[in-house]
Amino acid sequence: MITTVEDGRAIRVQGDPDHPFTAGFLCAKVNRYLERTYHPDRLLHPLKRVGKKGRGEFERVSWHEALHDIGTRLRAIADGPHGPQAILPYSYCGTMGMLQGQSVDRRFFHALGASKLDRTICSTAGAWGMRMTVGASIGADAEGIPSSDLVVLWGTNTLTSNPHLWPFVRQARAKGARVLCIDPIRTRTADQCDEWIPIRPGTDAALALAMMHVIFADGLQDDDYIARYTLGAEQLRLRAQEYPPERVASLTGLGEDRIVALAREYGGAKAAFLRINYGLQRHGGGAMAVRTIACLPAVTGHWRRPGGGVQLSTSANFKYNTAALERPALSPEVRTINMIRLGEALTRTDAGVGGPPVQALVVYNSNPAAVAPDRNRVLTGLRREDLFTVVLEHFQTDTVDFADYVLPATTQLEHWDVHFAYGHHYATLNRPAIAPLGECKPNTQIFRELAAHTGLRDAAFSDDDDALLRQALQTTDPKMATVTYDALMAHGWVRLNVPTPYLPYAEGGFPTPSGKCEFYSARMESMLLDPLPAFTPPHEFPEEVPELAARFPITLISSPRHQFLNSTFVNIASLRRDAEPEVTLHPTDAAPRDIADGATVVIFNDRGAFSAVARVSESVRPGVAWAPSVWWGKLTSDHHNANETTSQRTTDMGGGPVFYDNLVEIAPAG
Ligand SMILES: Nc1nc2c(c(=O)[nH]1)N[C@H]1C(S)=C(S)[C@@H](COP(=O)(O)OP(=O)(O)OC[C@H]3O[C@@H](n4cnc5c(=O)[nH]c(N)nc54)[C@H](O)[C@@H]3O)O[C@H]1N2
Ligand SMILES: Nc1nc2c(c(=O)[nH]1)N[C@H]1C(S)=C(S)[C@@H](COP(=O)(O)OP(=O)(O)OC[C@H]3O[C@@H](n4cnc5c(=O)[nH]c(N)nc54)[C@H](O)[C@@H]3O)O[C@H]1N2
Ligand SMILES: [Mo]
Repeated sequence: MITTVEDGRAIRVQGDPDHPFTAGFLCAKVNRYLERTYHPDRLLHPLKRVGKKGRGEFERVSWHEALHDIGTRLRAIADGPHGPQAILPYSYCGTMGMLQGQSVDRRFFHALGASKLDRTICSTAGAWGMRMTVGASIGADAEGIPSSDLVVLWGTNTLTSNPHLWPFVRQARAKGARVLCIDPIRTRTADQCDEWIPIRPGTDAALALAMMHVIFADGLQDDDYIARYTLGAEQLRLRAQEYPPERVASLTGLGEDRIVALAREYGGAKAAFLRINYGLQRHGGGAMAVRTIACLPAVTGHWRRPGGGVQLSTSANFKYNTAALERPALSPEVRTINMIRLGEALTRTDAGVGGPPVQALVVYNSNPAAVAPDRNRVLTGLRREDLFTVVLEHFQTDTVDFADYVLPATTQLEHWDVHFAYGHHYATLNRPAIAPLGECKPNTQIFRELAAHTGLRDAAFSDDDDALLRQALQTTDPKMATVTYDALMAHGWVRLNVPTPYLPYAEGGFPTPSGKCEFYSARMESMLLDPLPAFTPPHEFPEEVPELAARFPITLISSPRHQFLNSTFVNIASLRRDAEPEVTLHPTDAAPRDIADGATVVIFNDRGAFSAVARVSESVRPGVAWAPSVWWGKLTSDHHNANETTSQRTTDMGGGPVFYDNLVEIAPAG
């Protein structure tokens, strides 16, 4: 991103036209980054609560007063009867920068001896699925897509969540590749594809196994690749026999012919690119779904050729020195709390995981009062008068309304950082373009100062951001050889030391214990899991929970709205467009409920409820509803959002969230 500055004020942001992946365009949201940065609601100085929790009533205080009081309170809790584990940090991806997201903050909580946070809310299920199969979150290079003869967008809304991929897809298509989209919703992405495959939520592993069934039956597999580079092929073949298309048709809700045709098209392709993404792993069996799909390119040998393979993420190629940044050795042995169980951690005396109650919560880079599942429980916890809550933020979010202290943070235009990527292979420097607005400070600086006020004297707190940047780059990993301080300073971005396109597994070399693609996983067996790919039903799969499904027959998917970034940008008028939350449902679900297009409806289950304007359309499959998210509760007419209905249950591996594994009922409001 290139920022033009005039008289100290940023006046324009644009994509870097020289960047091989982003090619000069910004997404719909970041195009509005100036409107967001200079927004009249930006938090510009520290605030202290004066009203009741949740009311969002604050008075301005000095940095010294805020930091001194916070430091004193945290020190008292740390020295109190429950010890420092009663303090919980809570952060995720407000910024994904290495400095502002995982450096001095981590040192601070480690040195304090606070509880650790398992940062699971997005991608851990899929990451585990990849790790157990190909060995890491390392997959095919999207820059190879123009050489693909088949592109499958699987559980991803590319045009919304990953628009920079699309030009590569178009190039492949111009050369004759077909483009398919596997999604329960006919998203704007599915609309642009050659075919929409409207799968039932949470059944992707069954589909992938049926594809293998047909591929093996028709002899479309690559026996040479399988023999050289995979483990457990014979067991996989037997397992796939358990998934004939006629059985899988009823699980996935797809026609038997459609499944067979898909399998033959995939098996017959030379270099199919499977762009799987995080949508499909937000179900009880999410890790197994990713693992099962990740077997496909090894069965067919597509890894050998540019444009072939599967990509969930490229992130594991980026080996910044996280240990140097985070300094884990500063931490004593402490408990870890899974972030998606925040509601439980704040409302149970044993923090829901054993150990002391949570007495202090320090939130940064996250808006849990909007994004965390089981929102009612989260808000109940945040309302506790005996909970001391500090939030570092840009805006007065739902979470900030519950803070005792609010500390104003800088945006990406105002601070230093360095970033990894998860869809491409370029490292990026974030150079500040303007001075911090008002009294805002970078997270790094806030935690450095907070350390002093909390009585933490370790030398780790004297590193400035330049020193941190240099530490992040201290690595001998060969892929990082090009990512030097000087190269970043000179160009702003640099490709990892990998070829273009990068073919990670063309000749095996999987970073698994066996060095092979593990169709059979001894590690999973030792974790008492099925060592072979399998269909693992969602927690709330109607066939498995008939009584629940009788009361709540519709599966709700609350994936991102095009103009929002999770709960970021929701307060930007030009992106919110004064719209109301919406929910799309199929005419066959709307009719018996007397729901007309445009009517206000309530979406509910035993966990909670929220209202939305109904859209009746065939763009969702029957039995599925879509509520584009993640709204700030306080910016809706009923002050609720979709996470009132989502659960704190976790995925089969990785402890991930199950946002889309969520049965609800929908009724006209009133
Ligand atoms: N505009 C925008 N861009 C974003 C974000 C944003 O909020 N807004 N968020 C960013 C972040 S943090 C992330 S993690 C990514 C998320 O982006 P993606 O990885 O693309 O994931 P989602 O948008 O959660 O879901 C993608 C699609 O999966 C579908 N889906 C749901 N369940 C299933 C299933 O069981 N099977 C299949 N096949 N499909 C299913 C949904 O209907 C949805 O259309 O996007 C990033 N980019
Ligand atoms: N129902 C439902 N729930 C979801 C999702 C969904 O699709 N549906 N998506 C899930 C996913 S994939 C994810 S990744 C999570 C994301 O959840 P979060 O990580 O909480 O992400 P955001 O909602 O974008 O909120 C990030 C906050 O960080 C702030 N911020 C940004 N930069 C900085 C900074 O430099 N310093 C400080 N102090 N603050 C900063 C922003 O102002 C913003 O309020 O939500 C999850 N929750
Ligand atoms: Mo995410």
